[in-house]
Amino acid sequence: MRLLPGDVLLVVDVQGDFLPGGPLAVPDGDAVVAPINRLGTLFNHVLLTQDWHPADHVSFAANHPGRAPFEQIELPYGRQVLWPTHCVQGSDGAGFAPGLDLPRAELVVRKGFRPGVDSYSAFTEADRHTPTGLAGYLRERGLRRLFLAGLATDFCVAWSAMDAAAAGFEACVIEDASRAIDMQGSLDNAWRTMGEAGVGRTGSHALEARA
Ligand code: VGL
Ligand code: ZN
Repeated sequence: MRLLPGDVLLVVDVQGDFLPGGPLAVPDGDAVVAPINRLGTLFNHVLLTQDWHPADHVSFAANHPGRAPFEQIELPYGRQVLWPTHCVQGSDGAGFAPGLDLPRAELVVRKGFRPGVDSYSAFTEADRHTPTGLAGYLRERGLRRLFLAGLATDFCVAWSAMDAAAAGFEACVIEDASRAIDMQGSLDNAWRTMGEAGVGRTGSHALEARA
């Protein structure tokens, strides 16, 4: 796949709390930093998302007495996985991963900052209608094709890619520059639903070879 001048690298949630040793560690999550740094030099447009929750966020198990992390509850907008407390606004763990080096980054989209709504997707919050503004940014700037990388493949990367496709953008996930949480078949499920939605799948070496 040959990269075009208007292609976007969307780097999803590469933050301390998702790295090994963090409260919501994605296995091998730190392995995404090196390929993402390399990819960041190939794209004219680099955008990042940052999971950014208030301490009283509805997705934290700690805010639901008697509930444990990874249980699911029903909320007005649907089912919600309860997570360990992570990416609290302004905390060290909400910062980008040590070593992430993306000097071309032109936008950071923060998401999940409404106390009562989670947001896996870079485009639309978990209530499925509150927009983050990213689609407007891309459209206004004439950017149409997105390559996604980061954490986690089966949650924030997948939801972002699905919403990108639904909003009429081309979306392709860079597999080796992403890592998954993979709970209860969530990774297989994510690849299947992304495939059905027309989301592509590539590798960083294929992009580097054709850049
Ligand atoms: C994520 C769970 C909760 C992610 C964020 O970045 O995939 N997963 N918050
Ligand atoms: Zn989160």
